Amino acid sequence: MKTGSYLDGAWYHPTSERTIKNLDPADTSEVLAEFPAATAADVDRAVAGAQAAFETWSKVPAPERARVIWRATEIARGRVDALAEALCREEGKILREARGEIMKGISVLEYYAGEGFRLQGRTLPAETADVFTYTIRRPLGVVGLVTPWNFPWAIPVWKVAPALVAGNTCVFKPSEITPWTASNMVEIFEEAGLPKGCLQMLVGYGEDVGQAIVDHPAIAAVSFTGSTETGLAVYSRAARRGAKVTCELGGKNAVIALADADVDAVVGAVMNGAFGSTGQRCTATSRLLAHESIVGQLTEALVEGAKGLKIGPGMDPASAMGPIVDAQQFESVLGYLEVGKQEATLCTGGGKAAGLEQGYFVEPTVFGGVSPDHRVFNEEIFGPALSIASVKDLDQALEYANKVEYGLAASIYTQDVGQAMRFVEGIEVGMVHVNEPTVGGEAQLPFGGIKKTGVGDREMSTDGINFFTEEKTVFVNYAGGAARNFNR
Ligand code: TXE
Repeated sequence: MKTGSYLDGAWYHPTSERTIKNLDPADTSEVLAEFPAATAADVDRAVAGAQAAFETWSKVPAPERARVIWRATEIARGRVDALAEALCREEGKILREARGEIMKGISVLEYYAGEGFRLQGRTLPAETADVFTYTIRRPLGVVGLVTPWNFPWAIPVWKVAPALVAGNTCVFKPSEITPWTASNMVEIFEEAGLPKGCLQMLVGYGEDVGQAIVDHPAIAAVSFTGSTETGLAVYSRAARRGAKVTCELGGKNAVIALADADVDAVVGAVMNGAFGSTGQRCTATSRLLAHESIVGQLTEALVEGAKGLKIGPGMDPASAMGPIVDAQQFESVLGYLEVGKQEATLCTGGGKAAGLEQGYFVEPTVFGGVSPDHRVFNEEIFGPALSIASVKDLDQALEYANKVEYGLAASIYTQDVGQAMRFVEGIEVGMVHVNEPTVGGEAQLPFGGIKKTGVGDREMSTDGINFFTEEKTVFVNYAGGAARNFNR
Protein backbone atom coordinates (compact mmCIF):
# COMPACT_ATOMS: atom_id res chain seq x y z
CA MET A 1 0.00 0.00 0.00
CA LYS A 2 1.25 3.52 -0.83
CA THR A 3 0.94 5.71 2.26
CA GLY A 4 1.64 9.24 1.20
CA SER A 5 0.57 11.92 -1.18
CA TYR A 6 1.42 11.99 -4.88
CA LEU A 7 3.10 15.01 -6.42
CA ASP A 8 4.80 15.58 -9.77
CA GLY A 9 4.77 11.92 -10.68
CA ALA A 10 6.24 10.59 -7.42
CA TRP A 11 4.96 9.38 -4.05
CA TYR A 12 5.68 12.01 -1.46
CA HIS A 13 5.72 11.86 2.34
CA PRO A 14 4.79 15.24 3.81
CA THR A 15 6.82 16.06 6.91
CA SER A 16 3.97 17.54 8.98
CA GLU A 17 3.40 16.55 12.59
CA ARG A 18 -0.11 15.25 11.95
CA THR A 19 -0.87 11.77 10.71
CA ILE A 20 -4.04 10.19 9.41
CA LYS A 21 -4.86 6.81 10.92
CA ASN A 22 -6.75 4.58 8.53
CA LEU A 23 -8.88 2.27 10.70
CA ASP A 24 -10.94 -0.76 9.76
CA PRO A 25 -14.48 0.28 10.77
CA ALA A 26 -15.42 -3.39 11.24
CA ASP A 27 -12.65 -3.80 13.83
CA THR A 28 -11.23 -0.57 15.14
CA SER A 29 -8.24 -2.29 16.75
CA GLU A 30 -7.00 -2.87 13.21
CA VAL A 31 -4.94 0.05 11.89
CA LEU A 32 -4.77 -0.45 8.15
CA ALA A 33 -2.20 2.28 7.58
CA GLU A 34 -0.95 5.66 8.79
CA PHE A 35 -0.65 8.46 6.29
CA PRO A 36 1.41 11.58 7.04
CA ALA A 37 -1.01 14.48 6.61
CA ALA A 38 -0.28 16.95 3.83
CA THR A 39 -0.74 20.61 4.75
CA ALA A 40 -1.84 23.84 3.14
CA ALA A 41 1.81 24.54 2.27
CA ASP A 42 1.82 21.43 0.06
CA VAL A 43 -1.08 22.87 -1.95
CA ASP A 44 1.19 25.58 -3.42
CA ARG A 45 3.63 22.97 -4.62
CA ALA A 46 0.84 20.81 -6.01
CA VAL A 47 -0.65 23.75 -7.90
CA ALA A 48 2.74 24.82 -9.33
CA GLY A 49 3.36 21.28 -10.64
CA ALA A 50 -0.15 21.07 -12.07
CA GLN A 51 0.27 24.45 -13.80
CA ALA A 52 3.48 23.29 -15.44
CA ALA A 53 1.85 20.03 -16.54
CA PHE A 54 -1.14 21.92 -17.97
CA GLU A 55 1.11 23.59 -20.55
CA THR A 56 1.74 20.25 -22.27
CA TRP A 57 -1.29 18.12 -21.27
CA SER A 58 -3.79 20.68 -22.59
CA LYS A 59 -2.08 20.51 -26.00
CA VAL A 60 -2.15 16.72 -26.26
CA PRO A 61 -4.93 15.86 -28.74
CA ALA A 62 -8.05 14.80 -26.86
CA PRO A 63 -8.16 11.29 -28.40
CA GLU A 64 -4.60 10.74 -27.14
CA ARG A 65 -5.64 11.88 -23.66
CA ALA A 66 -8.57 9.49 -23.96
CA ARG A 67 -6.18 6.60 -24.54
CA VAL A 68 -4.63 7.22 -21.12
CA ILE A 69 -8.10 6.98 -19.59
CA TRP A 70 -8.71 3.83 -21.60
CA ARG A 71 -5.48 2.25 -20.31
CA ALA A 72 -6.59 3.14 -16.77
CA THR A 73 -9.88 1.36 -17.50
CA GLU A 74 -8.05 -1.80 -18.54
CA ILE A 75 -5.73 -1.75 -15.53
CA ALA A 76 -8.67 -1.24 -13.15
CA ARG A 77 -10.53 -4.11 -14.81
CA GLY A 78 -7.56 -6.36 -14.15
CA ARG A 79 -7.57 -5.64 -10.42
CA VAL A 80 -11.25 -5.45 -9.46
CA ASP A 81 -10.86 -7.87 -6.56
CA ALA A 82 -7.93 -6.06 -4.96
CA LEU A 83 -9.60 -2.65 -5.38
CA ALA A 84 -12.85 -3.96 -3.91
CA GLU A 85 -11.09 -5.52 -0.95
CA ALA A 86 -9.26 -2.30 -0.05
CA LEU A 87 -12.50 -0.33 -0.37
CA CYS A 88 -14.40 -2.82 1.78
CA ARG A 89 -11.76 -2.79 4.50
CA GLU A 90 -11.37 0.97 4.82
CA GLU A 91 -14.92 2.16 4.15
CA GLY A 92 -16.82 -0.82 5.52
CA LYS A 93 -19.39 -1.59 2.82
CA ILE A 94 -19.76 -5.30 2.13
CA LEU A 95 -17.52 -6.83 -0.51
CA ARG A 96 -20.35 -7.28 -3.05
CA GLU A 97 -21.22 -3.58 -2.78
CA ALA A 98 -17.55 -2.61 -2.97
CA ARG A 99 -17.22 -4.64 -6.17
CA GLY A 100 -20.31 -2.93 -7.54
CA GLU A 101 -18.74 0.46 -6.84
CA ILE A 102 -15.51 -0.54 -8.59
CA MET A 103 -17.47 -1.69 -11.63
CA LYS A 104 -19.42 1.58 -11.65
CA GLY A 105 -16.15 3.52 -11.69
CA ILE A 106 -14.91 1.36 -14.55
CA SER A 107 -18.04 2.23 -16.58
CA VAL A 108 -17.35 5.91 -15.90
CA LEU A 109 -13.75 5.51 -17.10
CA GLU A 110 -14.97 3.75 -20.26
CA TYR A 111 -17.50 6.47 -20.92
CA TYR A 112 -15.02 9.34 -20.53
CA ALA A 113 -12.40 7.55 -22.64
CA GLY A 114 -15.06 7.68 -25.38
CA GLU A 115 -15.82 11.34 -24.70
CA GLY A 116 -12.21 12.19 -25.57
CA PHE A 117 -13.13 11.41 -29.17
CA ARG A 118 -16.18 13.68 -29.04
CA LEU A 119 -15.10 16.90 -27.33
CA GLN A 120 -17.46 18.76 -29.52
CA GLY A 121 -18.38 22.39 -29.94
CA ARG A 122 -21.43 23.63 -31.84
CA THR A 123 -21.87 25.02 -35.34
CA LEU A 124 -24.62 27.62 -35.60
CA PRO A 125 -25.75 29.99 -38.38
CA ALA A 126 -24.51 33.59 -38.34
CA GLU A 127 -26.86 36.51 -38.96
CA THR A 128 -24.53 37.88 -41.63
CA ALA A 129 -23.63 36.31 -44.97
CA ASP A 130 -20.11 34.92 -45.35
CA VAL A 131 -19.55 34.65 -41.63
CA PHE A 132 -18.95 31.23 -40.11
CA THR A 133 -19.83 30.92 -36.42
CA TYR A 134 -19.05 27.98 -34.18
CA THR A 135 -17.85 27.11 -30.71
CA ILE A 136 -14.93 25.11 -29.37
CA ARG A 137 -14.36 23.68 -25.91
CA ARG A 138 -11.18 24.50 -24.04
CA PRO A 139 -9.94 23.22 -20.65
CA LEU A 140 -9.99 25.53 -17.64
CA GLY A 141 -6.48 24.96 -16.26
CA VAL A 142 -5.79 23.54 -12.81
CA VAL A 143 -8.93 22.23 -11.14
CA GLY A 144 -9.50 21.32 -7.47
CA LEU A 145 -11.34 18.09 -6.62
CA VAL A 146 -12.52 17.43 -3.05
CA THR A 147 -14.28 14.13 -2.37
CA PRO A 148 -16.04 12.28 0.48
CA TRP A 149 -15.55 8.82 1.95
CA ASN A 150 -18.82 7.09 1.06
CA PHE A 151 -17.91 6.32 -2.57
CA PRO A 152 -14.13 6.62 -2.31
CA TRP A 153 -13.51 5.13 -5.77
CA ALA A 154 -16.50 6.09 -7.92
CA ILE A 155 -16.70 9.78 -6.96
CA PRO A 156 -12.98 10.54 -7.46
CA VAL A 157 -13.14 8.67 -10.79
CA TRP A 158 -16.16 10.64 -11.99
CA LYS A 159 -14.36 13.91 -11.28
CA VAL A 160 -10.82 13.01 -12.37
CA ALA A 161 -11.73 11.30 -15.68
CA PRO A 162 -13.72 14.16 -17.26
CA ALA A 163 -11.30 16.78 -15.90
CA LEU A 164 -8.30 15.00 -17.45
CA VAL A 165 -9.85 14.02 -20.76
CA ALA A 166 -10.93 17.64 -21.25
CA GLY A 167 -7.29 18.71 -20.86
CA ASN A 168 -7.18 20.03 -17.30
CA THR A 169 -4.72 19.06 -14.60
CA CYS A 170 -5.99 18.19 -11.12
CA VAL A 171 -5.23 18.85 -7.49
CA PHE A 172 -7.21 16.13 -5.76
CA LYS A 173 -7.97 15.81 -2.04
CA PRO A 174 -9.70 12.57 -1.10
CA SER A 175 -11.49 12.17 2.20
CA GLU A 176 -9.01 11.65 5.01
CA ILE A 177 -11.13 8.62 6.00
CA THR A 178 -10.47 6.70 2.77
CA PRO A 179 -6.97 7.50 1.45
CA TRP A 180 -6.11 3.88 0.57
CA THR A 181 -8.68 3.60 -2.21
CA ALA A 182 -7.73 7.07 -3.47
CA SER A 183 -4.08 6.00 -3.66
CA ASN A 184 -5.09 2.90 -5.58
CA MET A 185 -6.81 5.10 -8.15
CA VAL A 186 -3.80 7.39 -8.50
CA GLU A 187 -1.51 4.38 -8.92
CA ILE A 188 -3.69 3.19 -11.81
CA PHE A 189 -3.42 6.52 -13.62
CA GLU A 190 0.34 6.51 -13.02
CA GLU A 191 0.64 3.05 -14.58
CA ALA A 192 -1.61 4.13 -17.45
CA GLY A 193 1.05 6.65 -18.43
CA LEU A 194 -0.49 9.89 -17.22
CA PRO A 195 2.30 12.49 -17.39
CA LYS A 196 3.67 13.85 -14.13
CA GLY A 197 1.84 16.77 -12.56
CA CYS A 198 -1.50 16.00 -14.25
CA LEU A 199 -2.96 14.37 -11.14
CA GLN A 200 -1.63 15.70 -7.84
CA MET A 201 -3.09 14.00 -4.78
CA LEU A 202 -2.83 15.44 -1.28
CA VAL A 203 -3.96 13.26 1.61
CA GLY A 204 -4.82 15.76 4.31
CA TYR A 205 -7.55 17.29 6.42
CA GLY A 206 -10.44 19.28 5.02
CA GLU A 207 -10.06 22.44 7.06
CA ASP A 208 -6.39 22.59 6.09
CA VAL A 209 -5.65 21.13 2.63
CA GLY A 210 -9.29 21.26 1.45
CA GLN A 211 -9.67 24.89 2.39
CA ALA A 212 -6.34 25.81 0.77
CA ILE A 213 -7.48 24.20 -2.49
CA VAL A 214 -10.80 26.04 -2.40
CA ASP A 215 -9.07 29.38 -1.74
CA HIS A 216 -6.12 29.00 -4.11
CA PRO A 217 -6.17 31.80 -6.69
CA ALA A 218 -4.65 29.60 -9.42
CA ILE A 219 -7.31 26.90 -9.14
CA ALA A 220 -9.83 27.69 -11.84
CA ALA A 221 -12.64 25.40 -10.73
CA VAL A 222 -13.66 23.42 -7.67
CA SER A 223 -15.70 20.23 -7.81
CA PHE A 224 -16.86 19.18 -4.36
CA THR A 225 -18.95 16.30 -2.99
CA GLY A 226 -19.75 16.09 0.71
CA SER A 227 -21.98 17.54 3.39
CA THR A 228 -24.32 20.44 2.71
CA GLU A 229 -22.81 22.55 5.46
CA THR A 230 -19.23 22.25 4.19
CA GLY A 231 -20.32 22.38 0.56
CA LEU A 232 -22.19 25.66 0.86
CA ALA A 233 -19.18 27.22 2.60
CA VAL A 234 -16.91 25.88 -0.16
CA TYR A 235 -19.28 27.25 -2.79
CA SER A 236 -19.36 30.77 -1.40
CA ARG A 237 -15.59 30.96 -0.80
CA ALA A 238 -14.65 29.70 -4.25
CA ALA A 239 -17.35 31.72 -6.04
CA ARG A 240 -16.23 34.92 -4.28
CA ARG A 241 -12.85 34.67 -5.97
CA GLY A 242 -14.48 33.94 -9.33
CA ALA A 243 -13.84 30.20 -9.59
CA LYS A 244 -16.27 27.88 -11.31
CA VAL A 245 -17.90 25.59 -8.71
CA THR A 246 -20.03 22.49 -8.62
CA CYS A 247 -21.18 20.92 -5.36
CA GLU A 248 -23.05 17.67 -4.86
CA LEU A 249 -24.34 17.58 -1.29
CA GLY A 250 -26.84 15.82 0.95
CA GLY A 251 -30.13 14.09 0.26
CA LYS A 252 -33.34 13.00 1.99
CA ASN A 253 -34.82 10.81 -0.68
CA ALA A 254 -38.37 9.49 -0.68
CA VAL A 255 -40.06 6.47 -2.20
CA ILE A 256 -43.77 7.06 -2.72
CA ALA A 257 -45.95 3.95 -2.79
CA LEU A 258 -49.48 4.56 -4.08
CA ALA A 259 -52.41 2.24 -3.35
CA ASP A 260 -51.89 0.26 -6.56
CA ALA A 261 -48.13 -0.26 -6.02
CA ASP A 262 -46.55 -3.69 -6.43
CA VAL A 263 -45.86 -4.26 -2.73
CA ASP A 264 -43.05 -6.78 -3.23
CA ALA A 265 -41.27 -4.43 -5.60
CA VAL A 266 -41.55 -1.57 -3.09
CA VAL A 267 -40.13 -3.74 -0.31
CA GLY A 268 -37.20 -4.79 -2.49
CA ALA A 269 -36.45 -1.23 -3.53
CA VAL A 270 -36.70 0.20 -0.03
CA MET A 271 -34.60 -2.54 1.57
CA ASN A 272 -31.88 -1.84 -0.97
CA GLY A 273 -32.27 1.94 -0.83
CA ALA A 274 -32.43 2.27 2.97
CA PHE A 275 -29.93 -0.36 4.12
CA GLY A 276 -27.62 -0.89 1.13
CA SER A 277 -24.15 0.61 1.76
CA THR A 278 -25.33 0.86 5.40
CA GLY A 279 -27.51 3.81 4.35
CA GLN A 280 -24.41 5.89 3.65
CA ARG A 281 -25.39 6.97 0.17
CA CYS A 282 -26.49 10.40 -0.98
CA THR A 283 -29.25 8.63 -2.94
CA ALA A 284 -30.28 6.40 0.00
CA THR A 285 -34.01 5.92 0.55
CA SER A 286 -34.55 7.51 3.94
CA ARG A 287 -38.31 8.10 3.68
CA LEU A 288 -41.17 5.89 2.58
CA LEU A 289 -44.42 7.77 1.94
CA ALA A 290 -46.95 5.00 1.66
CA HIS A 291 -50.66 5.17 0.89
CA GLU A 292 -52.74 4.61 4.04
CA SER A 293 -54.24 1.43 2.55
CA ILE A 294 -50.84 -0.32 2.28
CA VAL A 295 -48.70 1.40 4.89
CA GLY A 296 -49.30 -1.31 7.49
CA GLN A 297 -48.50 -4.15 5.12
CA LEU A 298 -45.34 -2.41 3.90
CA THR A 299 -44.14 -1.58 7.40
CA GLU A 300 -44.59 -5.19 8.47
CA ALA A 301 -42.63 -6.53 5.49
CA LEU A 302 -39.83 -3.99 5.91
CA VAL A 303 -39.51 -4.69 9.63
CA GLU A 304 -39.26 -8.37 8.86
CA GLY A 305 -36.66 -7.64 6.17
CA ALA A 306 -34.61 -5.43 8.48
CA LYS A 307 -34.68 -8.03 11.26
CA GLY A 308 -33.43 -10.65 8.81
CA LEU A 309 -30.43 -8.64 7.60
CA LYS A 310 -27.18 -10.18 8.74
CA ILE A 311 -24.93 -7.43 10.07
CA GLY A 312 -21.19 -8.05 10.07
CA PRO A 313 -17.77 -7.21 8.64
CA GLY A 314 -17.87 -6.45 4.93
CA MET A 315 -15.19 -9.05 4.24
CA ASP A 316 -17.40 -11.84 5.64
CA PRO A 317 -19.40 -13.24 2.70
CA ALA A 318 -22.33 -13.92 5.06
CA SER A 319 -22.73 -10.20 5.90
CA ALA A 320 -25.53 -8.28 4.24
CA MET A 321 -24.79 -4.93 5.91
CA GLY A 322 -21.43 -3.56 7.07
CA PRO A 323 -20.47 -0.98 9.70
CA ILE A 324 -20.73 2.81 9.80
CA VAL A 325 -17.54 4.41 8.51
CA ASP A 326 -16.00 6.04 11.61
CA ALA A 327 -16.51 7.10 15.21
CA GLN A 328 -17.95 10.50 14.36
CA GLN A 329 -20.53 9.14 11.94
CA PHE A 330 -21.32 6.31 14.38
CA GLU A 331 -22.12 8.82 17.14
CA SER A 332 -24.09 10.99 14.76
CA VAL A 333 -26.23 8.08 13.51
CA LEU A 334 -26.82 6.78 17.06
CA GLY A 335 -27.84 10.31 18.05
CA TYR A 336 -30.44 10.39 15.29
CA LEU A 337 -31.78 6.99 16.36
CA GLU A 338 -32.39 8.47 19.82
CA VAL A 339 -34.15 11.46 18.26
CA GLY A 340 -36.35 9.11 16.22
CA LYS A 341 -37.27 7.10 19.31
CA GLN A 342 -38.45 10.29 21.02
CA GLU A 343 -40.56 11.64 18.19
CA ALA A 344 -41.86 8.60 16.25
CA THR A 345 -42.60 4.90 16.75
CA LEU A 346 -39.60 2.58 16.75
CA CYS A 347 -40.59 -0.51 14.74
CA THR A 348 -37.23 -2.29 14.79
CA GLY A 349 -33.56 -1.59 15.46
CA GLY A 350 -32.72 1.69 17.17
CA GLY A 351 -29.20 1.19 18.50
CA LYS A 352 -25.84 -0.53 18.38
CA ALA A 353 -25.78 -4.05 16.97
CA ALA A 354 -25.30 -6.61 19.73
CA GLY A 355 -22.17 -8.76 19.74
CA LEU A 356 -20.28 -6.58 17.29
CA GLU A 357 -18.69 -4.11 19.70
CA GLN A 358 -15.31 -4.31 17.93
CA GLY A 359 -16.64 -2.11 15.11
CA TYR A 360 -19.09 0.70 14.35
CA PHE A 361 -22.15 -1.50 13.79
CA VAL A 362 -25.71 -0.23 14.14
CA GLU A 363 -28.98 -2.05 13.64
CA PRO A 364 -31.07 -1.45 10.54
CA THR A 365 -33.81 0.76 11.94
CA VAL A 366 -37.40 1.46 10.91
CA PHE A 367 -39.48 4.30 12.35
CA GLY A 368 -43.22 4.29 11.78
CA GLY A 369 -45.82 7.04 12.30
CA VAL A 370 -43.32 9.68 11.18
CA SER A 371 -44.78 13.12 10.51
CA PRO A 372 -43.36 15.90 8.32
CA ASP A 373 -42.31 18.03 11.29
CA HIS A 374 -40.08 15.31 12.75
CA ARG A 375 -36.33 15.71 12.49
CA VAL A 376 -35.93 12.16 11.20
CA PHE A 377 -38.25 13.13 8.36
CA ASN A 378 -36.24 16.21 7.39
CA GLU A 379 -32.56 15.69 8.21
CA GLU A 380 -30.01 13.51 6.46
CA ILE A 381 -29.08 10.71 8.88
CA PHE A 382 -26.57 8.95 6.61
CA GLY A 383 -27.07 5.60 8.26
CA PRO A 384 -29.42 2.59 7.97
CA ALA A 385 -32.57 4.33 9.20
CA LEU A 386 -35.90 4.47 7.39
CA SER A 387 -38.77 6.82 8.28
CA ILE A 388 -42.26 5.75 7.19
CA ALA A 389 -45.16 8.20 6.88
CA SER A 390 -48.71 7.51 5.78
CA VAL A 391 -50.26 9.59 2.97
CA LYS A 392 -53.80 9.74 1.63
CA ASP A 393 -53.10 10.49 -2.04
CA LEU A 394 -50.49 11.64 -4.56
CA ASP A 395 -51.01 15.33 -3.73
CA GLN A 396 -50.20 14.78 -0.10
CA ALA A 397 -47.27 12.53 -1.00
CA LEU A 398 -45.84 15.26 -3.23
CA GLU A 399 -46.37 17.90 -0.55
CA TYR A 400 -44.52 15.74 2.02
CA ALA A 401 -41.79 14.68 -0.38
CA ASN A 402 -41.06 18.27 -1.43
CA LYS A 403 -41.14 19.66 2.08
CA VAL A 404 -37.47 18.92 2.82
CA GLU A 405 -34.62 21.25 1.93
CA TYR A 406 -32.88 18.60 -0.21
CA GLY A 407 -33.71 17.58 -3.77
CA LEU A 408 -31.58 14.70 -5.02
CA ALA A 409 -33.61 11.58 -5.91
CA ALA A 410 -37.17 10.26 -5.52
CA SER A 411 -39.21 7.34 -6.74
CA ILE A 412 -42.86 6.40 -7.17
CA TYR A 413 -44.45 2.96 -7.28
CA THR A 414 -47.74 2.86 -9.17
CA GLN A 415 -49.28 1.14 -12.17
CA ASP A 416 -51.10 4.36 -13.18
CA VAL A 417 -49.16 6.19 -15.86
CA GLY A 418 -51.12 9.40 -15.25
CA GLN A 419 -50.14 9.46 -11.57
CA ALA A 420 -46.55 8.60 -12.48
CA MET A 421 -46.33 11.49 -14.93
CA ARG A 422 -47.86 13.94 -12.44
CA PHE A 423 -45.19 12.80 -9.98
CA VAL A 424 -42.40 13.27 -12.55
CA GLU A 425 -43.61 16.84 -13.12
CA GLY A 426 -44.26 17.77 -9.50
CA ILE A 427 -41.38 16.27 -7.58
CA GLU A 428 -38.54 18.66 -6.71
CA VAL A 429 -35.43 16.55 -7.30
CA GLY A 430 -32.65 16.14 -9.83
CA MET A 431 -33.24 12.42 -10.46
CA VAL A 432 -36.69 10.82 -10.71
CA HIS A 433 -37.45 7.11 -10.77
CA VAL A 434 -40.69 5.34 -11.65
CA ASN A 435 -41.10 1.81 -10.25
CA GLU A 436 -37.36 1.81 -9.43
CA PRO A 437 -35.24 2.32 -6.30
CA THR A 438 -33.92 5.82 -5.57
CA VAL A 439 -30.33 4.63 -5.80
CA GLY A 440 -28.18 4.40 -8.87
CA GLY A 441 -26.74 6.55 -11.58
CA GLU A 442 -25.17 5.79 -14.92
CA ALA A 443 -22.04 7.26 -16.53
CA GLN A 444 -23.89 8.65 -19.54
CA LEU A 445 -26.71 10.25 -17.51
CA PRO A 446 -26.51 13.54 -15.59
CA PHE A 447 -26.17 13.05 -11.83
CA GLY A 448 -27.05 15.66 -9.22
CA GLY A 449 -29.79 17.52 -7.44
CA ILE A 450 -31.54 20.79 -6.74
CA LYS A 451 -32.30 22.90 -3.66
CA LYS A 452 -29.69 22.34 -0.93
CA THR A 453 -28.48 19.15 -2.62
CA GLY A 454 -26.54 20.82 -5.32
CA VAL A 455 -25.29 23.88 -7.02
CA GLY A 456 -23.49 24.14 -10.33
CA ASP A 457 -23.38 21.73 -13.24
CA ARG A 458 -24.47 18.11 -12.98
CA GLU A 459 -21.78 15.44 -12.89
CA MET A 460 -21.09 12.49 -15.22
CA SER A 461 -22.49 12.51 -18.80
CA THR A 462 -21.52 15.35 -21.12
CA ASP A 463 -22.35 17.72 -18.24
CA GLY A 464 -19.12 16.56 -16.60
CA ILE A 465 -17.23 17.69 -19.69
CA ASN A 466 -19.14 20.97 -19.80
CA PHE A 467 -18.18 21.76 -16.22
CA PHE A 468 -14.48 21.15 -16.86
CA THR A 469 -14.38 23.24 -20.06
CA GLU A 470 -15.16 26.74 -21.25
CA GLU A 471 -16.93 27.25 -24.53
CA LYS A 472 -15.27 29.72 -26.88
CA THR A 473 -17.45 31.31 -29.56
CA VAL A 474 -15.67 31.93 -32.88
CA PHE A 475 -16.72 34.34 -35.68
CA VAL A 476 -14.86 33.91 -38.98
CA ASN A 477 -15.65 36.52 -41.61
CA TYR A 478 -14.60 35.24 -45.02
CA ALA A 479 -16.30 38.02 -47.04
CA GLY A 480 -13.01 39.60 -47.94
CA GLY A 481 -13.04 42.45 -45.45
CA ALA A 482 -16.65 43.58 -45.84
CA ALA A 483 -17.96 45.03 -42.57
CA ARG A 484 -20.59 43.06 -40.72
CA ASN A 485 -23.94 44.73 -40.41
CA PHE A 486 -24.59 45.43 -36.72
CA ASN A 487 -27.49 47.82 -37.32
CA ARG A 488 -30.41 45.48 -37.64
O1 TXE B 1 -18.38 15.50 5.10
P1 TXE B 1 -17.54 16.80 4.79
P2 TXE B 1 -18.07 14.35 6.15
C1 TXE B 1 -22.89 14.15 4.63
C2 TXE B 1 -23.50 13.15 5.55
C3 TXE B 1 -22.47 12.99 6.61
C4 TXE B 1 -21.86 14.36 6.69
C5 TXE B 1 -20.46 14.47 7.20
O2 TXE B 1 -24.67 13.70 6.09
O3 TXE B 1 -23.04 12.62 7.81
O4 TXE B 1 -21.90 14.80 5.36
O5 TXE B 1 -19.53 13.77 6.37
C6 TXE B 1 -13.48 17.97 2.93
N1 TXE B 1 -12.87 23.06 2.89
N2 TXE B 1 -22.29 13.58 3.45
O6 TXE B 1 -17.60 14.87 7.45
O7 TXE B 1 -16.99 17.36 6.03
C7 TXE B 1 -13.28 16.69 3.71
O8 TXE B 1 -11.94 16.54 4.10
C8 TXE B 1 -12.68 22.15 1.91
C9 TXE B 1 -23.15 13.46 2.35
O9 TXE B 1 -17.19 13.38 5.47
O10 TXE B 1 -18.37 17.65 3.91
C10 TXE B 1 -13.74 15.65 2.69
O11 TXE B 1 -12.70 15.43 1.74
N3 TXE B 1 -12.88 20.85 2.07
C11 TXE B 1 -22.45 13.24 1.07
C12 TXE B 1 -14.92 16.36 2.00
O12 TXE B 1 -14.70 17.76 2.24
C13 TXE B 1 -13.32 20.42 3.26
C14 TXE B 1 -21.20 12.42 1.13
C15 TXE B 1 -16.29 15.98 2.58
O13 TXE B 1 -16.29 16.23 3.96
C16 TXE B 1 -13.53 21.31 4.34
C17 TXE B 1 -20.44 12.62 2.33
C18 TXE B 1 -13.29 22.69 4.10
N4 TXE B 1 -13.49 23.60 5.05
C19 TXE B 1 -21.00 13.18 3.44
N5 TXE B 1 -13.96 20.60 5.39
C20 TXE B 1 -23.42 12.67 0.07
N6 TXE B 1 -24.65 13.18 0.08
O14 TXE B 1 -23.08 11.79 -0.69
C21 TXE B 1 -14.02 19.30 5.02
N7 TXE B 1 -13.61 19.19 3.73
